[in-house]
Amino acid sequence: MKFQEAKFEFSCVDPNAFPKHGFKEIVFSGRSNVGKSSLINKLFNKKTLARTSSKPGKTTSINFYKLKEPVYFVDLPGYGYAKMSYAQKEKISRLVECYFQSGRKFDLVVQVIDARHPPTKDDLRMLEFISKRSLPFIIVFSKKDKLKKSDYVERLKNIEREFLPFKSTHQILFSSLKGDGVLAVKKAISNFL
Ligand SMILES: Nc1nc2c(ncn2[C@@H]2O[C@H](COP(=O)(O)OP(=O)(O)OP(=O)(O)O)[C@@H](O)[C@H]2O)c(=O)[nH]1
Ligand SMILES: [Mg+2]
Repeated sequence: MKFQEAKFEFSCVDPNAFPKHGFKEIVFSGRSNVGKSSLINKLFNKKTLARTSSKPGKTTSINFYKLKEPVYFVDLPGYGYAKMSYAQKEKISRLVECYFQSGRKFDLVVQVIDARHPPTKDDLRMLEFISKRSLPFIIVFSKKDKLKKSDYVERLKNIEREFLPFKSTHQILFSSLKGDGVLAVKKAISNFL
């Protein structure tokens, strides 16, 4: 796949109204502010395809991007944003839950996790959910550029240990700022299409 073009097609906020289509679906999941929307933008070398923000909780709907190929990239709202109101958190988690239970086929889940920190409880819950349902997935460790050089080797060792149960899947260190790992992510996604 060439990652030449993607267009925003629709946004879903209604858990009962996910679009039906015969195309493949690649889903981007992860904590709020971890860099999911930035990753999608980087893959297509566009700055504003998916809207990003330094404030967590930017994406509150499920956004579908149509590629030139018969494929959708789906940008999920992030989880774990402590400052969001209880009602809004509930609304988003119900939306995402309904999405995963809507009976569609997921060709790949791209689980994005901050390279700098150990996985949060929510990250592990998400990974367990994905594994239990036998959904194909890869892990992308974002914000590699923010990892201090002095912490780098130690962090890599810890990542190896923390994500040992998911060793069989692709694990890619990535930076949307510097571009590290972009080719590897593209290659990994292409493998599932
Ligand atoms: N330095 C650096 N900043 C990044 C990177 N990826 C994302 N960011 C920044 O992190 C912030 C959040 O990025 P988003 O892409 O909006 O995060 P998100 O996961 O889509 O967040 P929600 O929509 O809230 O779920 C923005 O200020 C981005 O510029 C990265 O690899 N390196
Ligand atoms: Mg986002």
